[in-house]
Amino acid sequence: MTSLFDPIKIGDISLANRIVMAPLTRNRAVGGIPTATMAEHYRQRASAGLIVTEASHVSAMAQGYLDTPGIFLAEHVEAWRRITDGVHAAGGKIVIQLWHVGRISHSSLLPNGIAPVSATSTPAKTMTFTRDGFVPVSPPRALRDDELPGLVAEYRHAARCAMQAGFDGVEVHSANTYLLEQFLRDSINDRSGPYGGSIPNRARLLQEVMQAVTEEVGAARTGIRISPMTTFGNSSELDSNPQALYGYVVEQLAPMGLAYVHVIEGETGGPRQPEGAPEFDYAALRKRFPGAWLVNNSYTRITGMEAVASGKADLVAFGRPFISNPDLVRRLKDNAPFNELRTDKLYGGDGEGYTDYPALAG
Ligand code: 8OZ
Repeated sequence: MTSLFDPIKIGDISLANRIVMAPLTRNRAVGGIPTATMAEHYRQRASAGLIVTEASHVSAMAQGYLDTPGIFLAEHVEAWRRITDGVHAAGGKIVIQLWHVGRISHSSLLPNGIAPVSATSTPAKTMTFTRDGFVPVSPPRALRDDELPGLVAEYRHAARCAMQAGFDGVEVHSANTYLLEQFLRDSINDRSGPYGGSIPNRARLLQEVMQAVTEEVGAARTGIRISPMTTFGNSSELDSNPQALYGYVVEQLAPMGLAYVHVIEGETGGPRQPEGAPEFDYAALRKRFPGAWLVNNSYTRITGMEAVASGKADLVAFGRPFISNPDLVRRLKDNAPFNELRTDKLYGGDGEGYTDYPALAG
């Protein structure tokens, strides 16, 4: 029987175990440049089979929250290089999550204070975090079709930067109602033309992004994250037929030879079967994909071990447990207690609640 603690090769990336550190936004990259404190944070967690970095914006227009890291300038590459070197020296593997927020942004975070861009000009019903604290997101401008090749080129450039920075690969963020999902879902995408309407049309931008990124990185070093049922409380933002939409997405990805699909089951950071939400058949999705299957959302030691032992998943990503336990792999193995999570130190700040969680002695 396969164990959570067994090694695995996903695409071209060999991992010491099947425990993945989920991408976790922490807003400590002041001015977008990864810091030495971030390097220490990731190095401390290098016993994870794989680290997926916090979401990192692929261009200036891709940013939606204060002090998230970028991956498109020479300064970003240089700073991330110190992080990948540290993780590799400690025996770990690390991929970077490539992110465009689309309409989940605020003009004060964007060049010359311009409007965020999206598939639509309808604002999201949500808040973002800026220099002035939490504020409603700004109304977006709908991208013209002739701007989309430029957008794809931003992902391509960021993917190239990621490889220059020494990452083992990249994960394309196509989850949590950010830009790529703003195109995918018929509840958000109100376009006509080649990028609106039918499922193949709504999935076209994602396909083009995946094509460009895999050309730069290699498909065997590229993963993708999806969240078919996530709404962040705005249930009207669910696609009208998630099973058909994400089934199509995964089927289109299958022949590319990707390293993995990373699926958030249920409501991101919330219940796996939200009350009143339609059920989603994740097993049916997995059947369409030949590569490694990575699951996430509130897994525990027991349910994580079961997921791998039963063959339901190849790998399990843990988010919050990795924040408070740098040695999470050892604690899972030894069934040791977890440190308590300091929820007041999640977003922004320094090493407090970030690099000061103790590892077990000995
Ligand atoms: C928490 C706060 C801000 C952004 C996501 C990148 O949900 C995020 C995120 C999480 O994918």
